[in-house]
Order: sequence, then structure tokens, then C-alpha cells
Amino acid sequence: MRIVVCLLLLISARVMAVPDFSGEDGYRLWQRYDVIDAALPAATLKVVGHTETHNIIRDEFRRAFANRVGQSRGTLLVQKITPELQARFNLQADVTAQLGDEGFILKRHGNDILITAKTDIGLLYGSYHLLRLVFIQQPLDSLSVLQNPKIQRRLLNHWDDLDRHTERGYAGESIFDWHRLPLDKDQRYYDYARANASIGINGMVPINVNANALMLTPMYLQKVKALADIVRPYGIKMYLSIKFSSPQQLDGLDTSDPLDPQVQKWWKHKAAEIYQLIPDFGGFLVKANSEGQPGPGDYGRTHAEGANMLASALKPHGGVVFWRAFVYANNPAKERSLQAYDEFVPLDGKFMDNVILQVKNGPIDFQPREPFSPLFGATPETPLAMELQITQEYLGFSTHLAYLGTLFEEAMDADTHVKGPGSTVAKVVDGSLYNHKLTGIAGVANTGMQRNWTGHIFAQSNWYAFGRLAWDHTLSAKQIANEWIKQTLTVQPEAVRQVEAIMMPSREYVVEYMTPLGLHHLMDSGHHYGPGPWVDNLGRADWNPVYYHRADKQGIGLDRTASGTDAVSQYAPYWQQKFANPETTPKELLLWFHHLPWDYQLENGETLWNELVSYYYRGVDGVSDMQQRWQQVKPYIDANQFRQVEMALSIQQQEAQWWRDASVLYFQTISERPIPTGLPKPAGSLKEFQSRKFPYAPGQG
Ligand code: GCV
Repeated sequence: MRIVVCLLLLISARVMAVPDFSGEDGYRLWQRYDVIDAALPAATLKVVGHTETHNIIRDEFRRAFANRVGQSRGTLLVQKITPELQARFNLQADVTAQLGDEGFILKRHGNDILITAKTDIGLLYGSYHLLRLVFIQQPLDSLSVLQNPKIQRRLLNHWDDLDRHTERGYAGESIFDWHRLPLDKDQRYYDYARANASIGINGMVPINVNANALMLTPMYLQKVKALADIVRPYGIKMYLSIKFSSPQQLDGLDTSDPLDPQVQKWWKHKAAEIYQLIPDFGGFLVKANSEGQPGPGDYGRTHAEGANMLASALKPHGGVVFWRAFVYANNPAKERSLQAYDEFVPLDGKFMDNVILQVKNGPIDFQPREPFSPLFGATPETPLAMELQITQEYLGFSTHLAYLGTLFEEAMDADTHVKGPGSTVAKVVDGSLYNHKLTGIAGVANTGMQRNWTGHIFAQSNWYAFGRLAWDHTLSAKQIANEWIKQTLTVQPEAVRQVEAIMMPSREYVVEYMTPLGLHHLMDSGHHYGPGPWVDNLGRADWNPVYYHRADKQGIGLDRTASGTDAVSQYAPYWQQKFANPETTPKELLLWFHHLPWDYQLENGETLWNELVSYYYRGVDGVSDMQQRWQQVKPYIDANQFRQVEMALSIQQQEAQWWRDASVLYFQTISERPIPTGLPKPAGSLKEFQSRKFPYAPGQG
């Protein structure tokens, strides 16, 4: 008998030990609709119209409320604007006149709520906005909202390859299964479109800017068409990355010279072929003469000549060219941060009016912190789109919790001062600074086939934040975090406060334990995983971390003032003066612009060395703080979501320490100064850190 009992106990102990991964796995993103038990804010839903988009709206309300009908006796009416509606809901003509093609109005009148717009897509955006208001628990009693997006083209750029590898992707294979398309229309495509539409994203580039010419073959264009047909009713347009050498690669032309009439003809035919299949095709995204990609420079032509050739092929169909300004190959003798500006500013005014330059937020490459790119504001005649990176290539992949709303906000709000104070990057991007009609913004996507889409529950917030800021760059990162938390995790007030306290400083922690005080590009080679400040043996000088930190016996940092590379001269006079002097340079960018002695005294009385080291420690402490706060919210978070984040945080803790210890030990060999008193000694040996290899790290280029 005793043996049987023991066995049973053993068995039940084993059963209990099996972890339970059921529950909210993250697939539903911020569209869970069950964080609170909300009801339709009216007794009846009336959607007037029968297009696919109208059906999506009906379906979305059904998903959100099932049969939970609200107390109010009124109607939730979703209908395109008419004079009768205007009169019934007291909408003044000057208000409705402000409605743009994607805009919407939400208006309460008595018991009724109206969602109205000029277009079906406006109705869809209005519906998603109302859902957001309900699920973040905003009162609807005196609802009166009019919104239009501030930026016209709001795109996700996927760096996904045709074989489903995702360059700089950390959430599994690409969601686009080109082999099975066009007939296999996976559920994910619809859910992807829903998620994007809910935050106002209206364009997608499904393949890598390191492009594959095959994409333009008839077989692949059929697949693109299938995707375009799926996403169209959600207001999403298809764009394609193209290979500049396609005429040669696909049809054996002798050249891809943009001034060659045969090449021009080839692109005109190709554009016509695409528009035949996809009448609302958005246009091309081009990475040319950058990191080995072909481009007009191969034929002695300028970027403007290359872009204009494509623009004239697209023009009759209404398409645009997003031409990337991420080029740094031209003159390796010139310091890398200078190169894009030097290349493109002289071309200002030479681009056709359906070309927009796509500029990364900073002058190097999506580092945890960079100053704004000096190109913003420097091309009055040429519209600029901003490219942000949602995927965390340099911010800990998908295992580090780094809320990028704060980074995106910093990038948008940066004041270029080109036309005096208030000349923000956001105003360059939304076209208001120089009166440009063509406006755009792109986010490098972090999606993949992992069940939770982004590899980390909190990485979903970066996708969300990108969309929300692209729609309205005046929203604050905090407000967006709050919205996301309430729709994704919990509405319990104390838990919301704790999660905000995790998210808001989280990107800063990453900056601190990876690249404090303006240091940058210190990651290991190729895969960009983990620290590699010692790397000095790569093919090009400007691929090596030592090129960027320049640590020597005297000090550390890259002198970009007039006595150094003079990158400061590319900024407006206001910033030239500030950046010229370490005392007026923002502390967080100090070593971006200056090479300073190890014993340089900072405003707080600390030496540069001591401050640098303490920042590395602060970052790691920040991760511990996030871990503690996460434990506190456990009762309010779904068990599956909780566990996913808990595990990722433990990886982050380990990796943050690795970054700190490897970096501090390495810089110490150069500074020859002790670890400041009160801080524990770094664990591990520099030699061991330097010997670490990760041949299978995900997302490699
Ligand atoms: C798509 C960085 C990344 C590359 C990326 C490139 C770009 O260099 O490491 O993977 O290539 O930026 O933006 O074109």
C-alpha cells in the first residue's frame, strides 16, 4: 500500500512539474479584446455598406464584443459621410471639410455613436480607434474626435528573403511563404493585415532591400498579387524592393545603365506589367550602391539619375520611389557618418516629384543611440522619409526588453534648428517644414513565424509604437506604452504603472550596458550579437568597432569636431556650436562627437572613466529592476505571457552583464585605471569573452 502511495505521489509530482504553456501566447498581439470584459458601446451595430472593408469592420466588432451588447439604447453607426449624417450628428461643415482620405470622425449624439469618414478605409481606421478607446477604458460620453494621419505613406519594410530567412530578424522564419503562394493564403496574412490596419500602417515591402531580382519575374509577381489582394481591404498597399541590375539579371540586357534607352524601356514595361496585376501598387524601394548592391554609380551615374529612371516608369501609374540614403561605400577615406549627407545634399532639387529619399534616423546605422541624421532639414527641395528599425539588430535582438517608443519619439522630436527653433525632424518627415506633399515613414519590421510574432511579448510594443507614431507623431511614448499595456497585458492600475516603469527607461538601460555616453558600433562582427569593442580586423576600417570608439592611452571617443572629422559642420549652426564643445554637447552624445581624456572632469565632478564604468553598471542594475517589477505584476498577467517575459528577462540579465564585463575589462586594458570604488569587479576574463563565437546567431546578413 505504502509503495503505491509513494508511486502515486511521485507520478503526481512529475505531472505537476510539467510546465503549462497554455493561455495567452501572444498571437493576438494588442487585439486580444479580453483583457477587460467590454461591451459594444450601444445596443445595435449598424455598418452601412457591403465592401470587403465593411465586412472586416463587422467582423472586428464581432471579435471584440461577441454578443456583449452595451447598456445604451442607441446605435453604433458606421457609415460614410452624407449631408443627412452631418445634420443628424451636428457636424459642422468646417469640421467635415478637414477630413482627409484616410481620416475619420467619431461623434456621440445622445445614445448614438457615429463613425464616419470619406472612404471605407477611413471607416476602418475610425472603427479601430473606437475599439482602442473602449479597451483602454476611455469614457465615450462626450466623444468627439477627428483624426487624419500626419504622414501619408506609413510602411513596414521587411528584410525577408525569398527562402524565408529574415535579415536581422529574431522571431523565426519570414511570415511570407513564397513557395506556397499564391494559392496558399495563410491565416497569418490576414492577421498581419488586421494588426497593421489597427495602428494605421498602410504600406508593406515584403522583401529585403538586399533584393532578389527574381521578385520581378511573372511567377513571383503572381505571388505578390495574391498578397496585395489580401491586404488591400485593410488599406495596405504593396511596394517592392528591387534589384537595380534586374534588366541584366532577368532579361540579359548588356547593361542596367539608367540612361540607356533599352534599360528605361525595360523598366517601363515592368512597371506596366506590375500595375496590370496590382492596380494600386505603391512603388519601389531601392538600396543602390550600398553594401555591395548594384546601382547607378556602377555606370558613373548619380543617385538622382537612377531614381528618376525608375520614377518615370512608375509615374504614369501613380507610383513612387523610396530611394534609400543609407550609402557609405563611395569614399571609404571619409569618416562614415559624413557620407550620406555628402552624397545627397548636392543632389537636392534633382529628383523627380515622385521620389522620396529614405533616411535612417541617425547618421550611422540604428545604434542604441545616435544623434539625428544631418540630412534631415538639409534638402529643402527633396522630401525625406524616415527609416526606423523596429527589429532590434543593435538592441539585444528579441531577448532584450527595450521599448523603442522612447527612441522613436527622440528621433521625431529632435530639433534640427535648420529654420530656427522648432524645425523638428517630425516636421521634415510630415512635409510641413518645406511644404512637401509626398511624405513617408518606414519601420524595419520585427515579425516572424514565432507564435507571438516578434519573439518577445514586449517587442510587440515596438511594432505598435511605430504604427501609432507614424499616424500621429505628437503622441507621447508614454501614452503609447499605456495604450499597449492595457490592450495587451492588463488594465489593473498598479500593474499598468509598474509595467510603464519597466518600459519607459528600458531602452536607456540597453544604451547604458552596451554603448554609454555616445559610444556606438561596439557589437561583435557579422551577426551583431554581443560585445566586440576589440574587433579591429574587418575588411573595411569603418566596419570595425575600434574605428568608432578610438580608445587609446589618452582617452576615448571619436572627434567629429573641426579638429577631427568635422561631421559637426553638417548640422545647423546652432548644433555646430553646441557639438563643437564637450561642455555644451548633450552628455548622452559626448563620445559621439569628442575624443576626451580618461580623466576629463564631467559636470558632476566624476572623471570620464569612472562615469563610463558606472553607466555600464547602471544599465545592468536597470535590468534587475525590470525583473523585480515584473515579479510584482505576476498576479495581473496571463501565465503564458508572464513566463515568456520572465525567461527573456533572465537572458537579458545574463547578456547585460556580459556586455558590461567584457566592455569594462577591454577598455580597462587601455585606460589602465581601476574600477571605481563601490562597484564589484567584472566577472570573467577578457580572453574568454574575446574567444566567444556564435556561428548560428539568428538574423545574419
Ligand atoms: C539590409 C545594416 C544591417 C544590414 C542591412 C543594412 C541596410 O548594415 O546590418 O543587414 O541590410 O543595414 O540598412 O541596408
